[in-house]
Amino acid sequence: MDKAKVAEILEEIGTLLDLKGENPFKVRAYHNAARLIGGLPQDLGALVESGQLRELKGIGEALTEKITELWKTEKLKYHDELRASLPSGLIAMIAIPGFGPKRAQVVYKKLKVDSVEKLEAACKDGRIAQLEGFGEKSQEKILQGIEQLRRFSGRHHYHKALAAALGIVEALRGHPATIRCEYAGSLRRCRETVGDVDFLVSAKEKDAPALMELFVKLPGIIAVNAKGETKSSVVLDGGIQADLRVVSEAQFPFALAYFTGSKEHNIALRSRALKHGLSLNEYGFSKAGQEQTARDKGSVIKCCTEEDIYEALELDCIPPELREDMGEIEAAEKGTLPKLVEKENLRGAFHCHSTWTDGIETIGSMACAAQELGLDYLGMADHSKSEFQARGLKDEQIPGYIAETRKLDQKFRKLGVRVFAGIECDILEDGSLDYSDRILAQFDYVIAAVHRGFTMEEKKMTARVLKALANPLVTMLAHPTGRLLLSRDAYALDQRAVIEACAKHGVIIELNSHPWRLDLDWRWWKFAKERGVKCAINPDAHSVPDFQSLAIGVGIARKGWLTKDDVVNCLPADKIEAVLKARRK
Ligand code: DGT
Ligand code: CA
Ligand code: CA
Repeated sequence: MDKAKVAEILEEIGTLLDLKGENPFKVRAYHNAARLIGGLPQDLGALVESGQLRELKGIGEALTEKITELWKTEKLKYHDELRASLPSGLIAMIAIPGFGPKRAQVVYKKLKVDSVEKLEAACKDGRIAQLEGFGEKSQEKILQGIEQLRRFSGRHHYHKALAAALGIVEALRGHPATIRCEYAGSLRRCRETVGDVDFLVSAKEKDAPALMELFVKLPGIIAVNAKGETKSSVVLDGGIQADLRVVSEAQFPFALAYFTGSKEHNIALRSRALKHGLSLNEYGFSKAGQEQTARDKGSVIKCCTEEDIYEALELDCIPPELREDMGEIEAAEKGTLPKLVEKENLRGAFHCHSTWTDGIETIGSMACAAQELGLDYLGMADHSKSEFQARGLKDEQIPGYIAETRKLDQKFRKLGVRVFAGIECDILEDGSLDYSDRILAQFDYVIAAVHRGFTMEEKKMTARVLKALANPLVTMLAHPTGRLLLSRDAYALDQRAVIEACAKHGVIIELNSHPWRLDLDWRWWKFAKERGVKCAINPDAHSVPDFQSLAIGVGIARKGWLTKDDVVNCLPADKIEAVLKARRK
């Protein structure tokens, strides 16, 4: 059991209580506790053992007992009972985007609807629209939500798949029969969501069964779908499917390249091989027309690494993130592949929250964390006043917020970390900003964001964002499409026009590295870069562990062909200030 898992269960308890129509305070207590535990910088085990858990704000007697039980036994009776007390179909219904526990409760009580299928039927025959507080529009939205749920099901957020995969790779590498082991597929290509995880191991043929045996019994594997001599398929914790293939050492680079994909990249590579008179598959190279040879006798060109395979095709080695058949083969042929940004290039982080609004750490703690991460600067940006649910800063709080940031900047400068005062400022429905220019001008930088009014039609939404971008006080554009991966689609927006406007005005576009956002999408970055737009990889951190998402952001930036010169937070502290001020002259 880890913190994230405890947080997930507490979150689910809150939702289930809500579904049962329990007291909203109790519901909120669980949701808050989930967030608190998920973001704890300390070791949860130590807090449990020392009894300090009870001392945390918001963790009372009952929650302490439950968290302790979860931590010690990996189970919670209360959670199991709560789940059992509700129809499973009802629980499944709340996974429909935009359809929360409150609505589920109403349709259950009034119409006895207790599954996604029954809900769909009730929408189609118009019964939902007739319910008080629903109407035609929400009935239509629920149908769209169900459609979305089906489209998303079977895919997983990148960070979840990665966390599950890393443990398994480590365990497989620990087996004496393993020569090499890697994960491949969409996870290795750093796609924003992952279908299944593809593991590869090279070993002697006689050792393959032992590796299969190990794999299907690893902790974190909740079901075995198939177990064969050289291939097995399992379900990992969190419902993620995973395959393991064991291949020979000679075959490994070919299998790794093949199963890394993408399929489109593989096809393009194979047709290039054919032009060289070669056939390429997961077994190796063979003379064109003699595909079986590689499997039986080995590759006609010996390759130890993927690099060797690309070299045989007269190509520079293409990083996995770029293998999407989006121009990488041409670039590898011409020797113009970019030198992609790396995690170590990051020098600072913008768009961070604190206890001034909905973050769970003080600005001081965030600065400490930045220092420990070896960053040279931290850009705070709490919410603006329209975000009342997040306790957005009222006009009269701004001087205090800036003063505290300045004070901490003085203190942390001596420790090598600059602290910038910024604001995540709402773009209101008419495209104006949430504060007067006089107030905005006091910040070191302004990151503008759409947080509500998501249903606007494309033209209006685009005009709204463009108007905000035209204000010279806007330094960056936050999460440009508002999407939440696997739950909420991007709002309608002419992304090309927004990128063009950012290029024209010199607005930096955020690559929000929160694993649910990864927004701006990687598919747009190459274009943005060509237009001269700069990127800021921002953690949107509400807690210290949130900084970890920066690594995922770097993966997505790489996928978008970005180099360290394209990413402003790769600049050293003495260069970044001028970039933040550039528009204000
Ligand atoms: P996913 O799992 O949906 O997130 O995406 P991938 O890319 O991991 O796809 P997956 O797991 O179906 O297959 C892994 C890789 O195997 C894929 O990226 C490329 C290769 N592959 C699978 N099917 C084909 C195929 O029909 N043709 C070729 N050339 N390669 C394939
Ligand atoms: Ca896969
Ligand atoms: Ca697969």
